[in-house]
Amino acid sequence: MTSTPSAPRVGVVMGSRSDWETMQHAVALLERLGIAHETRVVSAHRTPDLLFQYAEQAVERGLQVIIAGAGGAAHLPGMLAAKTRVPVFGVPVQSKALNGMDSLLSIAQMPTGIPVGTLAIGKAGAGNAALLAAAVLALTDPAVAEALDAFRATQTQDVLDRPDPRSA
Ligand code: RP5
Repeated sequence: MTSTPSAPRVGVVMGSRSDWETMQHAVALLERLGIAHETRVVSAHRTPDLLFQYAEQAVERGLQVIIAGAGGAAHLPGMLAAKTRVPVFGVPVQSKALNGMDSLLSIAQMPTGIPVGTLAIGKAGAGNAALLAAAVLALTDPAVAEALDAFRATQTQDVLDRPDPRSA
């Protein structure tokens, strides 16, 4: 596990070390926005007891959002959501066999009562999960709100500053 010095408010978990290539994009944005977080490999299938422990301790540990990435039979986000009321955002990792459609459907098709906020497959989903987590925290944290507003303003200005797609 890696973590920022202050207590983590967002947990970024993934089913395998192989998911890091995707999930690093969530972590990069959390870091850019100055949001305390932790990263951990927690596998629904290979470490089910750890999954339950992580979810059961999430509230008391002060986690406010969990971002969970998984691929293939992607049960991690749904099972975390089943064991905690902390909001879970699921990131479908692009699988080799089915290009992430299996991951997407595994995460999105939750039964009524246990929601998982499901993002796009891959890098875009990971980044947007971090931005959604920031939006949740921004409701009660002015510093995060300011950082998120600044990120969005910079993004907009970057598009406006370079209207010609052929220029550098
Ligand atoms: C899932 O199986 C993981 O989330 C990963 O996306 C996929 C493959 O895992 P590895 O076999 O690469 O460890 O549980």
